[in-house]
Amino acid sequence: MKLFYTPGACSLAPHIVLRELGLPFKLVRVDQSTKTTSEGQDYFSIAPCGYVAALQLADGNVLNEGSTILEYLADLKPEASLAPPAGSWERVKMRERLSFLSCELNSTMNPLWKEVIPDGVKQIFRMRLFKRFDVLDKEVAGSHYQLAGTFSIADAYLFTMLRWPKRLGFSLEPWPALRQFQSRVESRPSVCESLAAELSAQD
Ligand SMILES: N[C@@H](CCC(=O)N[C@@H](CS)C(=O)NCC(=O)O)C(=O)O
Repeated sequence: MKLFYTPGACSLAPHIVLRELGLPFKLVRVDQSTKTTSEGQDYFSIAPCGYVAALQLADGNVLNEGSTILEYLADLKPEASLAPPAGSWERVKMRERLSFLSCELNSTMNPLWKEVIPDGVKQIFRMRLFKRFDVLDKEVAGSHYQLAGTFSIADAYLFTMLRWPKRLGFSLEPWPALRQFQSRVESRPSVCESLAAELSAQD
């Protein structure tokens, strides 16, 4: 399998999960400014919208939505329990959370990176994001992780996005439980290895 990634982007979540599962994979870096890969390909030929993550399977098929990639990977090794069994109520709740993380966090944070977007507009997105952080902070305050209380694919995704506020110029200070969650996940070997691999590849 090949994971197409950009250092520190949402592709970090499937990267962490690949290492958690001990699956063989190759990292292929995507330069977002030129949309070319470290293997010299036009990234649009892999992912028509040009965003990461993308996972290319041995047969050439490609998955290109982060939450779907995460579920696909978890199901390759169900014994690792990174997602509840398919068909269970808990799995439906996991899908609900992944959808929330993708639509309500990832998509809300995306405009904050864009220089062309005026500050007033960014403020609207920030306020929207902060309300979602309030909800998640309450949830993880009573538990080590989201949902079932053990590390899951949803935690890899949330952790990845909690690294962005610092780079976007605001702090997680108002959400102490989220900060604790972040430190807890950061100490996992899979996370340390993923961060080291991505940061050493950064331009
Ligand atoms: N719908 C996609 C969105 C992924 C996404 O927002 N990727 C960002 C990095 S976190 C990206 O590659 N942005 C560059 C672009 O859109 O051109 C998903 O949920 O996986």
